Amino acid sequence: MMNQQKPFRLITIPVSHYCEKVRWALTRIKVDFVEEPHSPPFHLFVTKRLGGKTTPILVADTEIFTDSTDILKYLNSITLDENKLYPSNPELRQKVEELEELFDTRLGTATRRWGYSYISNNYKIIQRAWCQGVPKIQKILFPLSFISMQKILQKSFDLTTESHLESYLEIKVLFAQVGELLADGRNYLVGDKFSAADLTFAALAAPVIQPAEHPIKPRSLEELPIKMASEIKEFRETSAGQFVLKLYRERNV
Ligand SMILES: N[C@@H](CCC(=O)N[C@@H](CS)C(=O)NCC(=O)O)C(=O)O
Repeated sequence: MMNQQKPFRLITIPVSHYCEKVRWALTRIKVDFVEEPHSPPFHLFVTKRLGGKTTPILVADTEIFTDSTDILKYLNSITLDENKLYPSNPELRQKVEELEELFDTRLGTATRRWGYSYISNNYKIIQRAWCQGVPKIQKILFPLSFISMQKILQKSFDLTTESHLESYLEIKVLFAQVGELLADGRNYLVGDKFSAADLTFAALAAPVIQPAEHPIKPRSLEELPIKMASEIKEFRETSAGQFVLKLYRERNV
C-alpha cells in the first residue's frame, strides 16, 4: 500500500480550515500522523524551511507537499479502494476535482474573510483561535505580535467595512449551488460515495457552521459578535448547512 515508515508530519495553523481539510483526510484513511501546530506568523519559520509558505504542509518519508489539494491526491494514491477520496470513474473524478477547486478558491477564501472581518480586532477571540496547542514560546509572543498581525490580516484579506457583506453574499451563492446539487435527495455531491468534494466543502464551510464535532472546539455562539452568530444560525438552516452538520456527525465514525 505504501512505504511510509514514520508517522506523517502535518504542519498546521490549527484553526485553519485548509488544515482541517487535510486533517480530516488523514483521519479518514487511518494513517498515523503527528500534527505540529503553530500560530501565525511563527508558522513561517517552519513552512519556509520546508519549501512552502502556507499551511497545511505534509511531510512524508520521501516527499513534502505544500498544498491541501496536492496532499489529498497523494493520500488518495496510497489509499485502499474503500477509503479513496476520488472516484475511479474519470468523469466523476473530474467533477470532484472541479468542485474541490471551486471550494478551495472561492468558498475557503470567503469563509475566512467573513470570519476575520468580524473578529480580527478582538484580542481574546484571536488569541484563543491561534494559540491552542502551539509551542509555549509562541503563546508568550502572541501579545507582542497581535497589533502587527491585525494589520497583516487586514491587508492580506482586504478587510474593509464591506468585507463581511461581500463574503457573506459569496458564501450564500456557493451554498445555493450546493443546495441545488443536493436537491434530488442525494447523499453526496458526486456519485453515491463520499469524496474529496464533500470533505472540502464541509471543512471549508465549517467557519460559518461551527459544527460541534469539529476537532478545534468551536466557541459558543453567545461569545461571538451578535450579527456573526445570527448569520451562523442562518447558514445552519440551509440545506448545504444541514449537509455540513451531517458530514461532521459522521466525520469520526
Ligand atoms: N492553497 C493552499 C491555501 C492554504 C492557506 O491559505 N493557508 C493559510 C491558513 S488558512 C495560511 O497558511 N496562511 C498563512 C500565510 O499565508 O502565511 C492550500 O490549499 O493548501
